[in-house]
Amino acid sequence: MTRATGPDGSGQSAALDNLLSEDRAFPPSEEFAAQANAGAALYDEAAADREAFWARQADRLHWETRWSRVLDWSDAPFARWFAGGRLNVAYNCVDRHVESGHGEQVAIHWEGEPGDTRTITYADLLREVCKAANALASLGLRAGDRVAVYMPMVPEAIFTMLACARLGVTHSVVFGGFSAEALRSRIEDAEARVVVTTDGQYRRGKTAPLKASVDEAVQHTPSVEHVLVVRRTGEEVAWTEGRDLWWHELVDGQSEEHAPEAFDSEHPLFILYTSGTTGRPKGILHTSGGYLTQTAYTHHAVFDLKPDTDVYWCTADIGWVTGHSYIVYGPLANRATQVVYEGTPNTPHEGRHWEIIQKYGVSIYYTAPTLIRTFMKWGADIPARYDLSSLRVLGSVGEPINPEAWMWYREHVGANRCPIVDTWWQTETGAIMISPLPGVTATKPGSAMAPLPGISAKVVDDTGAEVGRGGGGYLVLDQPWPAMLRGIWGDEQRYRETYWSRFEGRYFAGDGAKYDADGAIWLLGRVDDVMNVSGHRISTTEVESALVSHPKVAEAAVVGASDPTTGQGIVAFVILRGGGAEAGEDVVAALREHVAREIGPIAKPRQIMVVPELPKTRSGKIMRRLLRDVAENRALGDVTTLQDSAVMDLISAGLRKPS
Ligand code: 6R9
Repeated sequence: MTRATGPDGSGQSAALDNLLSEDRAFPPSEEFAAQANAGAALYDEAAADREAFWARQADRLHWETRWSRVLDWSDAPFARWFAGGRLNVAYNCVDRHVESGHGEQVAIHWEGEPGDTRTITYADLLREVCKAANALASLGLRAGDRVAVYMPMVPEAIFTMLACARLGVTHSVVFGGFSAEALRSRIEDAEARVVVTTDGQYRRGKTAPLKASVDEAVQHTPSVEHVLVVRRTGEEVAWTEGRDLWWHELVDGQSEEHAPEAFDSEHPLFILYTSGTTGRPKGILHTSGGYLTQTAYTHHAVFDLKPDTDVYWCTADIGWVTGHSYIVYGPLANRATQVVYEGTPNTPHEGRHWEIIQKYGVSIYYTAPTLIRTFMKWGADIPARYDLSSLRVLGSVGEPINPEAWMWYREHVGANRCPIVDTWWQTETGAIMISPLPGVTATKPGSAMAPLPGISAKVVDDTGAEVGRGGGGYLVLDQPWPAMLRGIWGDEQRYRETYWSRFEGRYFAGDGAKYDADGAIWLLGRVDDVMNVSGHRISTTEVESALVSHPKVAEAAVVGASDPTTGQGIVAFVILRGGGAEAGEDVVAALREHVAREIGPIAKPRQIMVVPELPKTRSGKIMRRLLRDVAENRALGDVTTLQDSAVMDLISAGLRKPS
């Protein structure tokens, strides 16, 4: 495959020049700094003795058996953190808060899309998780088994994840927006025994079926013994006797008590599938002790959480890693009170988020640049109608945040008062790696600034040598970290090759990055064939394979073109079978639908261009760089390596023809 963008590749140099001329910096106020959880000394403490630092962070948790070794890296790149330690993740997120007298504290203010609400205290959460754990155990699930979770943002999704953690069962959450086919391949790869789902889900004020996709998926997955269904929308569902079970029938009658068992620190906690550079998604494996340590520590230090007074809201979906680490595990380990919202930001109106912030007095708000840019489009007058004075920390994650969006967020949401933490991390890293500390760092709009205390990250050139200030290259992580992935499910070789072979002994993140003149880190987007659409990782190959699986398509090439709202938009170039170059609108519409069915609506190309040829190098590699030039309406870059230089003329001529 061709490399889609290099750190100095096409399309990035203009953005880069802008970034490097950024000289605004916003230090925290004295009041904020004075009360912050994390002070500047944390960097020195971590630098003095990294392992001792992480051992202190692990002490945030309750360990049934203390570890004998902080880090065992003897089998690199497979790490063992807190080796010999034993703990129960769910006990740490729920029971111990009830035992310490906080049972009546609200854990979750749940807000349904249609406006229904639920208030769940830590005592309620404990009862629900115990019942769910007893129910899953009654289905014969034991530690080490896998359960697939395919649900919208309902409380039962969180109960299920914690019930799995309590039993040592490994969960695999599959985003509810994914297709039956995407669900099937994930169930099959993990050999899940049970799927937990809902009858349907609310989306923009309407209901859409969800269990129907499970029915379709499990026709081809013999590992699945039961489908457990939460009633949410009340719509009709097909029912397979013996296999399908209603949540309210199986779970509600269970005992509210369940004794948690301690598991090894390295016991698998979850698998989460993410796009790689080849079509097949990778099952990223996370384990228990190190993962919970780093999610709890980062949530405490980066968001400055004060469990007695803050109301925290992360707007992610639990189908993504952000939902795992910063809705479920980090916040609950820290005894947060949080808002969980089921629906879309413009249902029933474009002020819904601000209304929720006002209603619950949200003080920490964590969202994605794509949403901030959408809010910008809707207009600053909308947040201005609400009382947002409860806010004190704002977070961003998922893609580079452009300085304009950062400034808008600061001014129109944060009243020029709230520190913004731009947090860089990945499904693979499990927890935040590069971010400002809100009480310490003078932030620059658009920069994630510096590795957190305890984390080491470098920008290196092609040869692996660290670049100097002002230099650009690839982001690597040169020290193991507690929440790091422990591999790709069932594929050790792919783990070594994807992450550890590009630069010997160092983790290759797949992101381009730069140091500015002060040494701050600027993330520049992916350097591989992974697109980032609204913060969702989608590989070009995945979309290409979906397109060529359609009988009308002979060949397809997909690129991510920059998009003012979604960061990148998917643009596809297809050659039709029999060379039919007339881009009938119905063909294009059918192909877009086909991709939505194969992968999910988020992977629907923004634009499909029917072309007679694709630009290829002499060795037959598609030159995506040139296609990106076309997609972004730019003059073509260097075409000298093209096998046939007339191809681009053909494509451009074809595109000028009205379709
Ligand atoms: C947490 C998450 C990971 C990829 C990552 C990078 C991009 C995430 C970012 C960011 C710049 C940030 N990314 N946060 N780029 N600044 N603050 O998003 O995980 O879905 O695995 O995506 O997202 O390209 O490599 P995941």
